[in-house]
Amino acid sequence: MPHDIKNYVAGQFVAADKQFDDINPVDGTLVGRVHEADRATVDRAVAAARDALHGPWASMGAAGRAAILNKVADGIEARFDEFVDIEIADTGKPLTQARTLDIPRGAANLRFFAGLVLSANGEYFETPTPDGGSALNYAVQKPLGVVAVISPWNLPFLLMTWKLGPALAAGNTVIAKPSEETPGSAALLAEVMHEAGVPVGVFNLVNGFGPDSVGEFLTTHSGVDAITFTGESATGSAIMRAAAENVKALSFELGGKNAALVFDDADLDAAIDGTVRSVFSNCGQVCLCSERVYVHESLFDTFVARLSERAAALRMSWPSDEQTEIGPLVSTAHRDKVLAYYALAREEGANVITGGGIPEFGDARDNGAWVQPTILTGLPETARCVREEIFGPVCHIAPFATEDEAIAMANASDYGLAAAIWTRDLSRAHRVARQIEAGIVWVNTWYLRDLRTPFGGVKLSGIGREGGIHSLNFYSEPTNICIRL
Ligand code: NAD
Ligand code: 6OD
Repeated sequence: MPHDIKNYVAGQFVAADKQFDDINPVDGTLVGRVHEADRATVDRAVAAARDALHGPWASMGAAGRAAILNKVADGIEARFDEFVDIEIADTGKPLTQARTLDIPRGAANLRFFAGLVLSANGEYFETPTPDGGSALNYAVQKPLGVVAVISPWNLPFLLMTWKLGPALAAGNTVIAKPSEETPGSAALLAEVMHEAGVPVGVFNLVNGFGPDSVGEFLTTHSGVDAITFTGESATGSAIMRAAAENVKALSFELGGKNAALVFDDADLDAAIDGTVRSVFSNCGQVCLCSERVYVHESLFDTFVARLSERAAALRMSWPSDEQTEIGPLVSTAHRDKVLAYYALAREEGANVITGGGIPEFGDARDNGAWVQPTILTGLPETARCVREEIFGPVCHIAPFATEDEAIAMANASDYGLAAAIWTRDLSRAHRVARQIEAGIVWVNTWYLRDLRTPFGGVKLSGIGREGGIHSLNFYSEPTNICIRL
């Protein structure tokens, strides 16, 4: 029985006349029917969120809000299997990943920021006055107001809660807009918020698309004070233009074309294992994935052979199969985009070392959005496949001769989200890491997260940092109070 995925506005689940399909990318089956919010529904959500800014949500203080967020996290854990099931149905990702990363991180995101808001320090300064006296300056943190949380489809629950946690902990009210491809876990979260006693209007959920739909209605709405967005860089630009009218606060986590650098002193086994993870995790649909791999020329042939062997052996199977390592892409539309890049790579003169096409299963998966894990070599650094984000299970591997050349190749990108460096030389690790133009650099590991650390990108990869105190700083605004003593 397909899910009936409604909007959640002012504490009520709201149907819409217009609906669209939510499709399972594993085999093309119907997951649910999604009620698309119209402009009037978005207006009601914004009005409810504005009203809720001044109600019990404000008066209960940080401790009260933290207690409620912890209750929401309890509710996620109580309905853990339902969250896992809907996330898998929407994305096709392996059960093992949803169970160990996506859903636990959802609960952890809320608990972490509930804790952090209680321990955050304020700032104060004693200031001398011209007559020899003094004044006390102290800053009071206030919420930004109504925050629109706009999320993508690759890690739907993880990325939405990553922004909801700090936005709510800081006392804002929110309107969440999940990706049209993956609305399921957000709808379940609305039920959990409702059950946990989140006051009416504090959390609202509206479903729909970007242009001429919910995304545009929210980003142009005069009642929305801030937008926190994760998604493509081009969408970020469109949102920035839309938000300019009301000068909304913006936090953007955007695309990447991340480099991995493998030096001749690297632990080769660790570098291969790590690069398999950094290229193919979540079928390459993680903004932090490495799509450009630069390998010292002395290791190049061995590295290409070994990585390709591992890529070709990745187990592509049903999400419920505990041995599955790689699932489908999120949709057939995205599959067609990735396949177009596979074709373009050939036109641009790439050697396709492994993959480059669609797997054949001989069962219902042939109706899904699968592509083969793919390794390319031989492209010039100017090729579109080396410059543009593909967001699939694919990387291009190129050789380098010197450290300076490796750094220059890594930095020759319009993006600057993340990088991975593989070396046993500690001095080199420090030296190279600080020269990389990216917001996050991992050395001898990849996607190791600590929620206290700054997260974000430079260049086309984003604006601002979230994580730890950086999130609380974005989602609140200080008023400085100066008292003549
Ligand atoms: P997308 O930009 O197409 O969509 C993201 C969200 O924005 C969706 O909810 C969509 O409906 C909405 N949207 C689209 N157009 C809009 C508009 N004009 N106005 C308002 N909202 C609009 O991104 P996607 O395809 O869902 O996600 C993949 C992209 O996200 C990749 O580029 C990836 O690198 C990036 N990403 C970045 C990070 C990060 O932390 N930097 C994390 C995850 C994904
Ligand atoms: O782990 C996180 O907090 C995070 N924001 C991950 C982003 C992944 C991009 O796809």
